[in-house]
Amino acid sequence: MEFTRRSVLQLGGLSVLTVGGLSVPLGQVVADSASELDPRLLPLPYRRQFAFPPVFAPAETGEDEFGKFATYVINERPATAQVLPSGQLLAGFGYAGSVPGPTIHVERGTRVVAKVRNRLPEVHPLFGYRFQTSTHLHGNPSLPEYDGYASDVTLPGSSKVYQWPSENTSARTLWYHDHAVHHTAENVYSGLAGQFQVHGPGERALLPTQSPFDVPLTVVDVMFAENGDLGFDTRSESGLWGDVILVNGVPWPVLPVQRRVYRFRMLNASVSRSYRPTLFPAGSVHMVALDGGLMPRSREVTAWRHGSAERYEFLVDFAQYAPGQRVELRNLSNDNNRDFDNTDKIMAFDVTDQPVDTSDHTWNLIPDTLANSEVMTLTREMAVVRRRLEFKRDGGQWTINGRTWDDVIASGFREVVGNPGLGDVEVWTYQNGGGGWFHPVHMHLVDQQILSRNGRPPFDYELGPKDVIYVGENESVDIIMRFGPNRGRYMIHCHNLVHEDHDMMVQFSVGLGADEVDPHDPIATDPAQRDDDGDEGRAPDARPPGAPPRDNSGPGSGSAGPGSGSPGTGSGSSGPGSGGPGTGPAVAPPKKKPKKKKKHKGKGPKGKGPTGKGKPRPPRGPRPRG
Ligand SMILES: [Cu+2]
Repeated sequence: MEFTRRSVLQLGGLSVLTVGGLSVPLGQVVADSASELDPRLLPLPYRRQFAFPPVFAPAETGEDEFGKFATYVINERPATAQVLPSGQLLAGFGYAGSVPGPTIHVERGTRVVAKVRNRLPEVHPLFGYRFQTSTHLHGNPSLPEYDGYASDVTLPGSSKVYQWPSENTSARTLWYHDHAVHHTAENVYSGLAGQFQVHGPGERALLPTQSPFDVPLTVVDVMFAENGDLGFDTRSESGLWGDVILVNGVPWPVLPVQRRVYRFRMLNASVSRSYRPTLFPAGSVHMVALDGGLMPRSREVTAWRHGSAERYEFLVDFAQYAPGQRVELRNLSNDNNRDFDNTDKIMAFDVTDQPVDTSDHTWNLIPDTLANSEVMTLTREMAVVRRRLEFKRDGGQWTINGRTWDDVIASGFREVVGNPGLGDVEVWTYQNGGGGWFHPVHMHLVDQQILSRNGRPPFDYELGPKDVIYVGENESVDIIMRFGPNRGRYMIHCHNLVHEDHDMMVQFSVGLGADEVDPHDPIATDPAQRDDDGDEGRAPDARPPGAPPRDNSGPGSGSAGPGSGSPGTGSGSSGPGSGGPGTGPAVAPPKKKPKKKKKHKGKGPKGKGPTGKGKPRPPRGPRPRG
């Protein structure tokens, strides 16, 4: 099946409104659907069972002189999901062939080494561009060369080994998703996104961490082309507003629940849409954790504004409901979205009379005090610099202070919007002057605290560590953060992925002098390599780049397989409602092969080898070097 760019742009049922290069948004418009597919063939809410995404089994886990590690082989490959009631399969592309990607569970302090292999077609079959990828672990302070830098791409047939240490990452819900230059929207929309949960003793004492009471909710909206394929209409590059809401790949699912406390980790992985979730019948949830992990204290809220890439973790106590009752998670929406007949719903819970295991101390626990974090102790007086970023549409381009990622490319990746020193505390103001848009702004590397919105205190539910800041129309938001633990260049961008791609993304540098050679060049330091290791691939070397080869007979070397230490491992498909499309057995680790002594480095797509090749280097840690 072949799509031209033009036919793709015409897919939306409302495409007539985009004719003429309309650049002024229409605000909130309610219509039947965005899909071109016959409406009678579209799914309806609450007809399908909830599905837990599969759990990603590591290729290897263990401990060496650098600490605990887990390696993964993440094959990016074609995937299908059954969304339409007709049974027609939706063709997408996912990590390990799953949409959304399998959930990765890691205990804090574990060093994750992930080989991401691009096993995708050379050209995206629906959208027609070279299908290159770059993988970002959103919420982790990875070194620049492992941060999914947009222009650090992996071509089909190549792989890149990402070093994702977690010693500086408190327990939180991260997500791994694609970040490839100018095509992040299509890549994520096609399915390249999954949750990545870092666990720790603090959260375990306070919150459910076991399936099925700790529930990942990855929420996206999609639209359908006339033939039942994915539709993709960005309305003159303003945003994608689908009419079908998927939770973990299932349209408006229903989850049977016991009468106890559940923890939900809601990730908005939508290209553009923001939500305003609320319970129906009216009730409240207890917000406990945000992008950067636990809040200092929980907050009872009835609704919250939830933009792309934001993570909100909340508790719901279903003991307050009678068996047989249905409780819906609805969507009140926000300004500057486009809503359709069923986008006011997300999913539902059916309260059961199944007995509750009260020996689990979290069954009725709604903690008040949670955990403080360094970023939440920062105060305005500690800031040494103030900066201001203006987010604006300018001549059809989305810009930050008038600049775009193309400007960064044209500068040889040198241009920055700010250059804080390592360890500096700064206050930045994000300004959205209006025009009918909201911008969820993501600063890489650091957790942030919101100080104020338009001079007023942040919303209750925002009183915790964040890495995506919702900047609504005509809003000015002050945030504070401490720059570290790494030096180098990092992206900052709008997480409306259509804005990001066209081209609302710039970068800042941390701890680098203007003419200093960057020891962690995000593109040249450790680029992707050609990968001819067959379909399943070979596990990466767990040892840090440049470390001497491992003595395989040494103590503490890894034990392979699932079930080794990660909470929830192997249990992902055991919850109620499992077995729907998108679920399956835990993803099997690739077959182990004898380790090659020498790392497979050679002619990569960029033709450059890693720096420091052959020289032992200390493990990648929190301390800057150079
Ligand atoms: Cu934006």
